[in-house]
Amino acid sequence: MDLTIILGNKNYSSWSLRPWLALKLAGLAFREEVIPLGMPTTADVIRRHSPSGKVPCLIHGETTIWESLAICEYAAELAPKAGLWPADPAARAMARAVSAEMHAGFAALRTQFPMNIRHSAPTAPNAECQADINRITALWRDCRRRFAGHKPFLFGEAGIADCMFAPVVTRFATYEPALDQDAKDYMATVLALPAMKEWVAASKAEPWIHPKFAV
Ligand SMILES: N[C@@H](CCC(=O)N[C@@H](CS)C(=O)NCC(=O)O)C(=O)O
Repeated sequence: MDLTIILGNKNYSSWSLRPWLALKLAGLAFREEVIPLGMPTTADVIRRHSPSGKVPCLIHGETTIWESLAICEYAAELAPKAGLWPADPAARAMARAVSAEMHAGFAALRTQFPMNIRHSAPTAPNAECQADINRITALWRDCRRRFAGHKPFLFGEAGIADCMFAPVVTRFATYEPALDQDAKDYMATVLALPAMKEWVAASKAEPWIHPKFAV
């Protein structure tokens, strides 16, 4: 299969992490090209690949797929046995709902706590960001209580819903808001995935610093 994913740099590009992790969980072989964000040439280089002018995008032969959630869906269709969505319809509907909520929302969290994996900056969340944190941790707890059984991911096995929240996990690691034990346990589960370790190590090895950040 001839798959290439175009990514922003791994330290900053939260949208890129999600489908990259889905491709990894699917067990698909793929090439990757990393475009550093915030450079004078970034917009032009992204446009060469991605019709939306944003990363990530996945190129499969003649087909280009942009939007992180659409790429995750495509990975699930290419690898149906990987179980990227839960098999049970009610669980699958919930997994799709929380993934769509993440894709469309939590602007306050994304604004105050931008992804910056190699940075450590404990920060008290403002009220809007705290409201997002409360909603996210309630979602995590609810998914796990209803659908995970004794397994550690949101719906038992690792899947697209976990991919969608993986950059929230790294943000919590960077900014260290107060979290309950359930949320801390879930963070540890996600960060222990071999693919997450690979992404985090690569982000720390990157040389580029986005002009909006000090680190
Ligand atoms: N809704 C899009 C959002 C993609 C997005 O905003 N990507 C950012 C990087 S994380 C981007 O390409 N920004 C363009 C730039 O920084 O020049 C998705 O889910 O893929």
